[in-house]
Amino acid sequence: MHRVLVAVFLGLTPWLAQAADSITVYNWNDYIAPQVLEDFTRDTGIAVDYHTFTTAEELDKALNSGDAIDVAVPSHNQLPALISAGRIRPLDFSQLPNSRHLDKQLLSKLAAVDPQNRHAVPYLWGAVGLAINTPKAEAAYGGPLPDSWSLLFDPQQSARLASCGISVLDAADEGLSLLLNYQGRSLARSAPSRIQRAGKILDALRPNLRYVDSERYIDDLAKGNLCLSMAWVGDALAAAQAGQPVRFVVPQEGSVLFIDNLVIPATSSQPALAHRFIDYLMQPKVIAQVTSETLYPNGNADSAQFIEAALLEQPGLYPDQETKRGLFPLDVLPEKHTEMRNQVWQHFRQGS
Ligand code: N2P
Repeated sequence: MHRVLVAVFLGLTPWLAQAADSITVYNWNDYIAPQVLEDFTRDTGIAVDYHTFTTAEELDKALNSGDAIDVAVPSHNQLPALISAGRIRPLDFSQLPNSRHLDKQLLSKLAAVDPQNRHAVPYLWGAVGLAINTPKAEAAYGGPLPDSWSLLFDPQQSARLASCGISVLDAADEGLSLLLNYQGRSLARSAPSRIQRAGKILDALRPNLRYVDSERYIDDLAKGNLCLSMAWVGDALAAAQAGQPVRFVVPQEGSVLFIDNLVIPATSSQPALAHRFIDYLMQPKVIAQVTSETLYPNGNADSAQFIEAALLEQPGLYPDQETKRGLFPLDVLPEKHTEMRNQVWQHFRQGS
């Protein structure tokens, strides 16, 4: 009896292995509705080996490692380097019928970093801003707060807030772009020596910060353990939804936008299944569910009807016209400046 069972089991294994289609997906932390992954597997029979990363460097490392990855989610400013290094493949739009729902304005912005939109389709996007726990921050600051990045970048102001907890995203391009913009300059047009000087300013702020991290702050904001964070919009709105008096503010100096994209890495061993996953996410109803849960705007022009009105009108989620005027897409850093950026940021992140 035992022997027969073993034989049946061995006989079945190769068949099972073939039937169990599976793809490997790399996405940012807190950037999906988990139900969507379950529904995808139920509807298609394709299992998802789902991994998350918290920084752009982590994703770059995974994409450079040679590991088979079927779908990844780089930000728009990472695309030129990924395309020129041959790390991502052109998409086959005949396998992506739902791409007809994509927002044309967003696609034309993306064409600046992915000519003719050949390699990437927008997933979620959003603004970087300040998440402020107003009662805590005002108490520590000693009065009303200016609507300015000075709360973070002016060491005297951030010193006043240090006691109630400040955090900064572990995102070099965002952090340096915002600081240089605050100084009336631009990261993309800064020589390495300028980037190095910006690093010194960041280092001087470092003692006022609890940490530089893009994941820990989500929980800490939602528990009231921080009063000021450089934040990605959805992470800040999540704290408000959790019941904290946290506002998401795009300060008067303006801020940066990111557009995160679905791409198929060159290492994918299942490009047909990867296309099915991407197409699944472009269904208006599915991506609406992702926006409703993550609180990030999406790149789909037909999804609004599936998002609750209260959420669509929530200040901050989809920026209003006036806020939009002060938002510019993160610049692409020239390749020859990336080493200085990495060096400066690593020093700042570690705080030593
Ligand atoms: C959400 C991650 C936002 C991604 N936690 C920013 N590119």
